Amino acid sequence: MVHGFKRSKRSLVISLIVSLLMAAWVMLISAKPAHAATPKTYYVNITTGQDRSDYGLSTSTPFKNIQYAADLTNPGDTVYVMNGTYYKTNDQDVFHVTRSGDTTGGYINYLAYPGHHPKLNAIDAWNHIVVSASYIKIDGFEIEGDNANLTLADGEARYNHYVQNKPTNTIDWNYVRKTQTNGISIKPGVDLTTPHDIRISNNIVHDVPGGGISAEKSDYVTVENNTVYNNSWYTLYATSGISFLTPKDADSNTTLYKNVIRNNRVYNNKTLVKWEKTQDYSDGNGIIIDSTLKAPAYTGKTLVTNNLSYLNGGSGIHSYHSSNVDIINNTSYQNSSQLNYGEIFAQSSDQVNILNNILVARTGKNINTNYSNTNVTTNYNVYDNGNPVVSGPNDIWSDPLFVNAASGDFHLSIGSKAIDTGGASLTPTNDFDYNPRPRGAAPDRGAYESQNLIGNPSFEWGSLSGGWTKEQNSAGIAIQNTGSYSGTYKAAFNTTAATKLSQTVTTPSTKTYTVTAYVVTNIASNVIVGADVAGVNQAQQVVATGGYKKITFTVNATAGQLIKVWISAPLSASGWVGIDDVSVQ
Ligand SMILES: [Ca+2]
Ligand SMILES: [Ca+2]
Repeated sequence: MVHGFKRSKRSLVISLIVSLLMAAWVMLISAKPAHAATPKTYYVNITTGQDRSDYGLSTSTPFKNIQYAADLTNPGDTVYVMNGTYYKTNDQDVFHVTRSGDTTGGYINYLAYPGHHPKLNAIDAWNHIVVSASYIKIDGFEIEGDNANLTLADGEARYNHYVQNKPTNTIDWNYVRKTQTNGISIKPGVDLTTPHDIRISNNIVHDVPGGGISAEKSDYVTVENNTVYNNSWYTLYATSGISFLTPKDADSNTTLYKNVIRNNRVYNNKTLVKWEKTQDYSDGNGIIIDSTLKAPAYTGKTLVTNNLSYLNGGSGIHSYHSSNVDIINNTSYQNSSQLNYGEIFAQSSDQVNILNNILVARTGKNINTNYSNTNVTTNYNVYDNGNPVVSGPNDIWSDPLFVNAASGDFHLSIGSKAIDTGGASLTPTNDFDYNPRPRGAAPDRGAYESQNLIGNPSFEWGSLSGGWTKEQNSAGIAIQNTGSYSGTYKAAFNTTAATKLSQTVTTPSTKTYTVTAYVVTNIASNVIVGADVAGVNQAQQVVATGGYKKITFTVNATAGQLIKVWISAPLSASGWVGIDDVSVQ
């Protein structure tokens, strides 16, 4: 399942000359005393700009092309790109970053100008953006490929041409290129230096016929908070939505996470054309960590966390022939639309942790696999619609109760057994929405953390643990597993005495909190849901009879105050009360 990346053809002679010239240049500048120039801010506007030396330093005199700015940058500089659609400037890309930032001057930043949404649309080029440099940030771009104007026949024709002409080295690259365009590609340039310290964030990469976001032979790459969809359909290189291929160590650090893929939404990436290398269908994954073990093996750690990966053609997320990969708190839903890889798994890998994820299989397809692995730890995951080949002692089989998977909303509904049942090991401190994790009694599984402060809010732990206190009539309060409002379990009162159940939470911030509970009772009066703030009752409501009633009200509290939510019932000889789905947030 490794996949190839097309490199531009280049003359070895030219490469050598360039390398020698660069070496001479490096020696020349190294002889000068180091000084940090004041960082510059450049502006680019494809509509109003001009590429001339007296332009670029204001929004009213912007450069026209991003490449023109890129070739002027020094460490610490920022290139602001304004509204407009930016097309290829040559057959390679829209722009190619070859100048690096450094630890002294800082990153070189390529940013959408505040409030602007620049779009890149490279028709018939190899890439949209190539980064062959270090200390680079790419943030806020929309990359829209040409899929809407391409067909499967276009992709297959180029595949056939490639396969037929490869043996005789007669491939027409100008013809083949059209269905291979990638989104953002990080890879070494002509000097083969390892690109490192690169942040790709807040971009939307969609409908490119090749790979979405890829990092190859690079290190310290963070891909964060991007939306990556509808990519890889027509390429013959078996690409994916987000891929990290054969990373190279820029240093010997083996303790920190060096490559990080987090908080991305990745969907409907798939390969519809065969891979030229195997002449069969391959990849089209949401996220793949690929071949870190290929010699020379990469020794750094990789983190894949808080991602949503769904409806992709290959896997949701997988580690292939890789080591030191932590896959934590991701949500993977109905992938493998084209192949039968599964949702989240390791293959031919070593030292992989698969923890706190939610895996929902496509009907009839694998949910996970366990082929040729060593030292893979699987635990605290949720499985639905499939039977895992490998599982851990704290894994559960349950519908995760997504709010609306069909519309891409993978928040957890109250009652989900993914809430408050995650493990604490390696758990990130926020969730997909950048809300704090954990909330309630424990971390949740999957990419979202319910922000409900109540622990075990739906009693789905099958117990009254998680913070509940039986205040009155302890013997009359029990867990029942029939007739709950949602999920399986509810708390139930047998009111042979006055009965009261409560939970007290500490507020994380000053605000108005909404209290919600679902209560059912046959007692006509004085079944009450209330909330005390700092020991003083602030609100309460009486529950009516006749089916589950949603009780909701608000209370005001300052940061660090205690809110006690309680449900009480009077003595009633034949009375009963059911309580479920209690929420404070
Ligand atoms: Ca929680
Ligand atoms: Ca329940």
